[in-house]
Amino acid sequence: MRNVRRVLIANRGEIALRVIRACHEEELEAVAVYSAADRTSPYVRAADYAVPIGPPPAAESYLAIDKLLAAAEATGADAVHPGYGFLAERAAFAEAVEAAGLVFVGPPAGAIRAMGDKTEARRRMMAAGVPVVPGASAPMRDAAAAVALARELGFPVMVKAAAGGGGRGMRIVRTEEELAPSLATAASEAAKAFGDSGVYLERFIVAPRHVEIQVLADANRTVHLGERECSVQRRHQKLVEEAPSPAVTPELRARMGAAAVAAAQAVDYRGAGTCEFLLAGDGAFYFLEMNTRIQVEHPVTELVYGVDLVREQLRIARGLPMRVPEGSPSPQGWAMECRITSEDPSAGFLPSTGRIDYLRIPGGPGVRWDAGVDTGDEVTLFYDSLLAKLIVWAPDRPQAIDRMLRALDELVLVGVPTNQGFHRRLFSDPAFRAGELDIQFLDRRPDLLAAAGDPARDAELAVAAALAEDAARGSKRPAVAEPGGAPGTWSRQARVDGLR
Ligand code: MV4
Repeated sequence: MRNVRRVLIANRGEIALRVIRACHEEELEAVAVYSAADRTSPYVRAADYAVPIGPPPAAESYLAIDKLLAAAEATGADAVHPGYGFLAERAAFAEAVEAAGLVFVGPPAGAIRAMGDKTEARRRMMAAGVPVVPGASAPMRDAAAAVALARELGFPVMVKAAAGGGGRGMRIVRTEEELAPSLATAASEAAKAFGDSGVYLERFIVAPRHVEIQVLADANRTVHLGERECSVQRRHQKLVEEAPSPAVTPELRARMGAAAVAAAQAVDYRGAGTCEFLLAGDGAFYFLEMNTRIQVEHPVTELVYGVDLVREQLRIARGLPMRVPEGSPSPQGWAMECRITSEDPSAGFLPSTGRIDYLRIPGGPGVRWDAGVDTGDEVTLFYDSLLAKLIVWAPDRPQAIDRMLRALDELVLVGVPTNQGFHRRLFSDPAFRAGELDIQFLDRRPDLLAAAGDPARDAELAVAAALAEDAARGSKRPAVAEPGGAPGTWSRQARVDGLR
């Protein structure tokens, strides 16, 4: 057992607020750290202590290990939660935290390191009986060896950086002629990006789904909490996730779950982690990599399994047993998440900036809003573009989709272009509603990415609607239809307000 009373959150935005809420439910105090760009953020106000750590660039704030440890020391924090991104998967950070006598709320540094080296991870997974994509399990030594292996695997093949991951440092090679030049380019790019020129080959799996398994491990048990379907992505950025997957039967879940548990056990994993798999059209699945952190999309798993993953992370870090029932829990109902980002689909998903002038947050049955921003906040280009996650739960997938559309209708965010319109089109799309997904889905559907309509005009309409709603409430005077006209929803609602 390790004594923890006060947790420093080495992160910002929605995940910092998510962790602070979990700390408070665990009766722990929370210490926020913030850059000059985040001084007025909701997560800073929610924390019990808040420490400025520098100017907006992450390299001088959220990535500055010395500043984070100094903030922990100054506030008497005894644990550090890394969130996701920033330092969450840096083994050296986990070690520095522990060396300072603090509890790292995450896996042991050894597990982070083993999974961070992709060819080492492949070797360990094969030894543990976890299926991996056919390919090399050590960096390629020369072009001749690569050509021989590629012939054996069959084209197309994929060249990947040993130190890459998350889609970074990968390329598809379709012919033997392209192979040697691709290897050379990939190796020099990998050297630049990761300080490690190692590259290896895998068979390219065509049009698979991206299905990942949540695992949770304490000192006594390693369990899985089923899958998330994450195939709706663009350029390795996930846009929608759901649990369960429309493609996964209870039998497949049991087999993928067992593989993920074996993967975690092979590296002595502790805490929450995720094994990413490719699920091919023929039902075969292949381990890709393990994310040794809490993930953006963790809420969909929480909603169908009834487990608070961040609270369990905190419990496990303290040496307490996880509160997950023995046996194999099964998912209840359906959960879906939309990532609401400050990206403008009408401008090629270019990150947008501005002040959030008006925000109406969706609510009601089965709706969860995990956000890092509030009315009045400035959205800058210093950090990633995730503003909020809109998450719904319903008894089945069709009802979850309809509930998401209802919640998207309630959401009003004025002042910063977002991808809200894209989500509306997606959730109305017959192929999406049929669950016919793979990782190339959006490549085939430029019609969903393109904006129909004029965002500036939409913003004006939203402001007008907000003002009209406010005026109708304030005056208690019913807004009525034109004489002889049919009353619309707005005027009916206003009448109800007026009669109260
Ligand atoms: C692959 C693949 C096809 N075949 N490996 C992308 C992220 C990284 N974790 C591995 N990735 C892929 N590896 C083989 N052998 C296709 C992808 C891939 C992908 C995987 C998951 C989600 C989205 C993706 C988008 C493009 C490519």
